[in-house]
Amino acid sequence: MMIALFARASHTRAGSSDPSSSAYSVASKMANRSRAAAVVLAISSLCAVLSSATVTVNEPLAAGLSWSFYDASCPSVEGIVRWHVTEALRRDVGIAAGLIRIFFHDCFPQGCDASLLLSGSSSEQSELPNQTLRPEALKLIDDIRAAVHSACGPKVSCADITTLATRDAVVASGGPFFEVPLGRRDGFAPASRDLVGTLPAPFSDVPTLIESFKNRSLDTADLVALSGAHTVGRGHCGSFSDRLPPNADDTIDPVFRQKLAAKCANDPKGTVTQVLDVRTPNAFDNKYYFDLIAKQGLFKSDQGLMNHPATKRMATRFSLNQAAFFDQFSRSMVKMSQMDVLTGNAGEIRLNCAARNSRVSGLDAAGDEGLAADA
Ligand code: HEM
Ligand SMILES: *[C@@H]1O[C@H](CO)[C@@H](O)[C@H](O)[C@H]1NC(C)=O
Ligand SMILES: CC(=O)N[C@H]1CO[C@H](CO)[C@@H](O)[C@@H]1O
Repeated sequence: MMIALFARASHTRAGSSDPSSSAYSVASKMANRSRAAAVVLAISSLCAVLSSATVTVNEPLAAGLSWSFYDASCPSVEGIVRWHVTEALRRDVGIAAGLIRIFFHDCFPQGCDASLLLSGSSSEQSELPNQTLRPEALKLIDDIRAAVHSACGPKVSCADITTLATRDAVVASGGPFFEVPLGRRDGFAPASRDLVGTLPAPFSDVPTLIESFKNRSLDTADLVALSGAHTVGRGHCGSFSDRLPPNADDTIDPVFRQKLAAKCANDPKGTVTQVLDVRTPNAFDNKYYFDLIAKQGLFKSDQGLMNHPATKRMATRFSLNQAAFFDQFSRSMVKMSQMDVLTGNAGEIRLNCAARNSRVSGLDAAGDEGLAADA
């Protein structure tokens, strides 16, 4: 059974020379856990990969990225990330949505450089669109970073860990498996307020969304497919109040609108939330596009995709054909994951995802055995 699984895995996962070895090295590196338990978990997470649709994306890569970047320096990284993401989702399924949104908010403003993970008063996290990022998901990324650095030394960037964790969250929620190119390095500084301001708003219309994506070299197919990430997760009332009374909106199902209005009527602390996909809120599937057909998209930016001639055909196709959605989503994620990346000697490998190294050095790096071991 085990051998059969590993044998199939090596056919499924193009690009990595011997995937079974990574499952084994997770087992051997996790000295503080029972080896048997680690093997069982490695197998169960491999099963998750095998049961999901695999999309092979074969596009030219950004300079400095590769499909096999850590094969020599940290062969266990993918197994470690997958194990931690699977475990975290077992406790809190919402972390998947948290990771996927963090990835988008990191990559879109100034590229996938983990700048979003920097904390502090002038950080991206203090900017308006980030105020609803899930702290549990931010913490998970740094927990994984600690485990990976413990196994391999500080070789893997927070940007790559975020990318891998996001991919695994998609898979673990029922979405497609796709290889992601690696080799990103971490930025020194948060994106400016102006750059964070380029993130699209939920009240944007389709022409504005198309322009804002185009500004980041993402096309209309990327917009329609990546918006499908709203198949998981939630939104706060403030993000869709523009569609509720007293405002008029005839693009939303009146019964749904009434429910939302009732729900948001008593929200003194701004903490009330609504799932983004009313049909299957925690599953990564194409039901989001069904919602749009039923006029039950939560944001104006969602619903617009089914109403505007530039996007309607593709949104409809994704509602009819989940494989087509998965295929385009995988391509668009791989594309977004390469936007303005730092590689080679640019940036750094952060020793703590929340702070650049010059701020960490001198501070207590306790809990990161990898640093001590590697030094
Ligand atoms: C097309 C333009 C987009 C707009 C206007 C938009 C806007 C939003 C807003 C307003 C929220 C809810 C925030 C809150 O009230 O808590 C949200 C949540 C979310 N967005 Fe987007 N988004 C867009 C594209 C994307 C993309 C490209 C992705 C990822 C590929 C993404 C992934 C998510 C996820 C997973 C959540 C749920 C987060 C959670 O439950 O913690 N979004 N988005
Ligand atoms: C796209 O970029 C141009 C030039 O920087 C800018 O003026 C415009 O506001 C941007 N559009 C959107 C929707 O972000
Ligand atoms: C996740 C996270 O750090 N969110 C921050 C967003 O900004 C607000 C206001 O500055 C902070 O209080 C949150 O902690």
